[in-house]
Formats: sequence, structure tokens, C-alpha cells
Amino acid sequence: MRFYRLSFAVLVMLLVVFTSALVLHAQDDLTIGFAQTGSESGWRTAFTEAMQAEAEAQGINLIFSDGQQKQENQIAALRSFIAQGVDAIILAPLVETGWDEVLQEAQDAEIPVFIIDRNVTADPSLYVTRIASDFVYEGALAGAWLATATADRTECNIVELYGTVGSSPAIDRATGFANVIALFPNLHLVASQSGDFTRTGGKEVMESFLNSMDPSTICAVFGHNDDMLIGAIEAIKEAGLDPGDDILTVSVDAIPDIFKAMMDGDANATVLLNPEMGIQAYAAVKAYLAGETLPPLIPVPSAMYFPDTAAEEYAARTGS
Ligand code: GYE
Repeated sequence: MRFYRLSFAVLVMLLVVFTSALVLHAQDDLTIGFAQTGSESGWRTAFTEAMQAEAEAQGINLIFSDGQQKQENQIAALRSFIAQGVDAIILAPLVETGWDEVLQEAQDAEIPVFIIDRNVTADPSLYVTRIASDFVYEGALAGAWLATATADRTECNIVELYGTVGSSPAIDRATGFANVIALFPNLHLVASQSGDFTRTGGKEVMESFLNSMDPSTICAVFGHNDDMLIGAIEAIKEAGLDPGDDILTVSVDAIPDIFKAMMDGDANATVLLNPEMGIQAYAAVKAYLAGETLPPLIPVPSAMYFPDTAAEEYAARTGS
């Protein structure tokens, strides 16, 4: 009897060792398909590089696809990942809607999908979790800073450089910003137009604002990202005005070039969007594949930066 009890215990132990070896083995050979939106901004490029570097550091086989700002390319990438039988898919969606069908296809093929960065409106049962920052909060932070910076002004007309239409950061940052400025009667949002998160788009939109209204009546510009704001800085200078002084600026991302603009006195504030999300994303994939249950959202914290630390932040990011 004692012998049987002992051998049963040994059997259980062997089983545990065997299954954990299987899980470890599976995680050793992890193949993940990553569908990126494109390379529209400095932040996006930093995010792609961070995802690739972290995959390499962890020995993950990352199949990367650049959607080139087209949802159909991203859907095709997901279908190709499914056909290749990857262990998991990480999707950074361009826009919020239109994902249900392909997410259902992944689920039917038993391939778990993890959403990263931007949000989707799809049924949450079609993906495991989302790793992302709170874009409404980012917009609110930008609005709160502007309210403080203009507290001594009776009127402040603001123009907004809107991100990609239909993308969650554009929708949410606009909402967070509008919610806060609505609390301050001196703040007025007088114009908003999409620059598609690109530098050239931001410049064109700012030029059209400067041409369509008396430039001296523009008190501040809110850019949904730093790249559009940097484009706008050029337009403001070309119009003979002083960005960061005649027109206050606030934007989101905290890329090296916005710190450079702060060092030059051209930009006033930025909200951090951390591009180092690979660490959390791959940890989530591994935890899920090991049988853990994950929360529906894995939050990535934000912060704000101002000219006083710009040189330090620039040096930390560029090594110069
Ligand atoms: O702010 C912008 C990029 O999806 C939140 O996308 C992200 C945004 C980011 O193009 O620079």
C-alpha cells in the first residue's frame, strides 16, 4: 500500500514536471504575429523598434507586418498569421471599427489575439486583453495644463490638430481635452481638423488655420501627437509668429524632437505615451498561454514633460 501511495506521488510529480516542461518548451519556441498600423510618426517607429528589440531579447520569433496606414492590409496580415498557425497575434489597430470578422476567424482557429495601443469596438470576448494607455486621460492632462497656463487670460482660442479619423487616440484625446476645457469659461476650441498623425499633415492643417482666421487671435494649439505639432511649429514660424510664445503648444507622445523643440523655446508641454509596451505585451501572451486569466485591460501609465527637463529627456532618449 505504501509502495502504491509513493508511486502515485512520484507519478503526480512526474506529470507536473512534464507539463511545465511542455509549457516552457512552448514558450521557448513562441511565434507571435504583430500587425502594426504603419510608420506615420516618430512615436510609432520607436514603438515598433521597442517591440522588435524586446522580442529579440526574449527569444520570441516575431513576424512583423507594417499595415501602411490601411486597415485592409492589417486584416490581410491577421489572415496570414492565422494561416501560418502562429501561437498568438498582437494587433495594433489603425481604427476602432471593422475587426469583428477577422477576430472571429482567429478565435475559430484557436489563436489568441492581444490588442495593443489603440482600441477596437469589437466584442471583448474576441480578444484576450488590451495593453494600452488611457487616451482620454492624456487629452485631459493636456487640457488641464493649458487651463493653468492661461489662468490669467480672459480669452484663449484654441485650435486642435486631430489625429487619424476613426482611431481611438484621436476620438479619446479630443474627448478628454474637451471635457476639461469645458470647465474653464475663458477657453474656447475654435477649430479642429485631422492631420492624420503626420508631420506634413500637421503643417498643412496649421497653415489652413492661420490662413482662415486672424493668426493673432490664436492663443494655443493642441496636437493629438508631437509630429503634427512639430509640423505646426514650422507653419507658425513661416507665418512670422513665435511658437511657444505667441501661440502656446501642448501635444502627446514625448518623442525626442518635441524635447528639441522645447529646448529651442518652440514647444511648451507634452504628455508621455510610453512606447516600451512590448515587455507588458509579451508577459501577457506568456501568462495567457500558461493558463492564467488576465484582466481586460493592462494599463500603461502616462506622465507630462515641460521645458525645464527637456535637455535631460532629449539626452536620455538620444544618447546626446
Ligand atoms: O500618439 C501617434 C501615433 O496610437 C496612440 O499613434 C497612438 C498614436 C500616437 O501615430 O503618434
